[in-house]
Amino acid sequence: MTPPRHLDTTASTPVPDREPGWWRSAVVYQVYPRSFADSDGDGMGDLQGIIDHLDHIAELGADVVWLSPIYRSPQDDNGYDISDYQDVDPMFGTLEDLDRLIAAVHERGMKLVMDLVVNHSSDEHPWFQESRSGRDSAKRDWYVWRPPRPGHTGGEPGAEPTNWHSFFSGSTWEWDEASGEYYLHLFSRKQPDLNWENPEVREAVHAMMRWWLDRGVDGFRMDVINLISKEFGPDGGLPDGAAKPGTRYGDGSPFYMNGPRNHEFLHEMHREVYADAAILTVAETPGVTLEHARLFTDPARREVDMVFQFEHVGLDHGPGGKWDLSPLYLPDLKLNLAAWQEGLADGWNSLYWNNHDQPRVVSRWGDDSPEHRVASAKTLGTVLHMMRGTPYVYQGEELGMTNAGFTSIEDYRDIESLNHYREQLEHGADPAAVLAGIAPVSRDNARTPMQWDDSPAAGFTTGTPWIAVNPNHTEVNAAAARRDPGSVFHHYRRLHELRHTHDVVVDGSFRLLLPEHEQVFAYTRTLAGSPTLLVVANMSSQPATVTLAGLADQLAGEVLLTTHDDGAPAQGEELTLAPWESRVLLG
Ligand code: ISL
Repeated sequence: MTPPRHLDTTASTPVPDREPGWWRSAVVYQVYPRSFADSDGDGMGDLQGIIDHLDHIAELGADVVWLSPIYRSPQDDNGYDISDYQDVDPMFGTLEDLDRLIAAVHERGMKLVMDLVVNHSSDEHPWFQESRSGRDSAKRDWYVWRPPRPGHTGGEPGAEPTNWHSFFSGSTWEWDEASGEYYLHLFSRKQPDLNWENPEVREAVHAMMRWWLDRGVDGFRMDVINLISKEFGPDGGLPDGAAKPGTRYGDGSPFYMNGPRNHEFLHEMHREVYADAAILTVAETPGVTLEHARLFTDPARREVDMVFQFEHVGLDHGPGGKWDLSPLYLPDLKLNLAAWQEGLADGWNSLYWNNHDQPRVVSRWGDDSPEHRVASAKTLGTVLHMMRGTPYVYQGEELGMTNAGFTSIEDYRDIESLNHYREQLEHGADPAAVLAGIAPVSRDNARTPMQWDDSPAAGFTTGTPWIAVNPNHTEVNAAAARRDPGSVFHHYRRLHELRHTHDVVVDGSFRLLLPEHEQVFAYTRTLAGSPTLLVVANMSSQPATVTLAGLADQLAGEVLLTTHDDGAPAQGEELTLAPWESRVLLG
């Protein structure tokens, strides 16, 4: 049996011991500070607001709080554009508030993980300001500066050094008239990419990370850390990418994703910063392959503990990419997750449906109608949390929060959505069609304020929230969920308890059942010395009947958790499930 997760809070030191590998049985709760809780009425979440609501997270049974960025930032990308890595943005509070938050997290037996955003800084960071001051600046080489394409005049369309398309629309290159060169920005023009080839950059990042560890943080979530190594040619040049249909841009990702020195840079960071610290390190790695994920997380290679991979959240992207969502075909999801369960059996994976970049899963792959919202949210939680890996719960997921339902471009705040809208309209697209593409997938779906209660601004703020509150907060809110033993909140709490009390949930090997079934997601987890864990979940809004050959004992076993207390008993190997009914069985 794994030891209890929550340490004795009466112990004299509030800093938790960190046993090597402690995160293997942990659950992480992600807080997106600007949308979590506002303590001072300015409409923007802040650190004191988080402190005020820590008991909600502790009651849920989370072990770790991951904070999205609270550093000083012009907020072009909601804090993922950092102008001072060692200070708190005044809109969130002060460093002293952060120290109090760290202490308050530790007092509750939890740990705190910071976001680490070092593929790029803000263009307002003093490093970049110095770098752009001239071609002979001592920090010129801290960023990626390149002359215009030969035969072109800087600043003219087509003069960019490569044809790469930015994650946030437009070119990845910004012309700097004063110094006569372009700088690279894979994200917005206010997020210039740091040049990791330069050892001074790496040393500065390491020093900053050590400073945070000394301040008491317990780990890092490393933003797009598999984009830091670009594939520069011998002369420092970067190649064009394959043309992206319908745009004047190309796909540069083969030249910056999982690049040639990526593993070396992470190994070096491990050695220089956290070799002996037993922290949690999670690499956010869009476009990572299973092969690279194995390398990133192989303990012997000493890089990071786990990755966030993106394959499963790309399965419903249509031919037009993320703005062209199509319905999910359940067997695709099952096979994909199973491949990662099996393929990373010697490494470690993160388990997630949601974060601040993804639409709400209950709207995306569940059924957010009043009839099925609660059961589908619970069942989605069940199939995810009973797998092997570290589960991440994104604020509001434990309430079954839904997509925003925005209908006007005025409602949106996210740079990615707004830039996409503008770019499409410039190309003559129909505004209504573009809006329809944005609505189900915009990152703002995840960013509406946390719904604490049924009061006008959902208990998030006494002022005007920076982004609209979802009108369904009158029904869907934490106060109501905490009172209701049948709520999504209490279901998630029990899922976390199961991970903390059953070794088979942490370590059992995974086997997918009924891979082709279009409604039911079923799998077993097995571990020597433990009964078999069986998960059977109806992932549809219609009833489903399955036959699970050889699993009659498990079907008749101990029910560890169910969505429907009145579920029909199995008949031998046959089981009929109500819409969105799921069971976790041990036998
Ligand atoms: O949401 C996405 C665009 O469709 C993703 O590609 C996202 O940009 C990618 O996952 C990287 O995300 C991280 O880095 C970004 C930041 O905007 C995201 O919020 C962050 O999670 C740049 O720092």
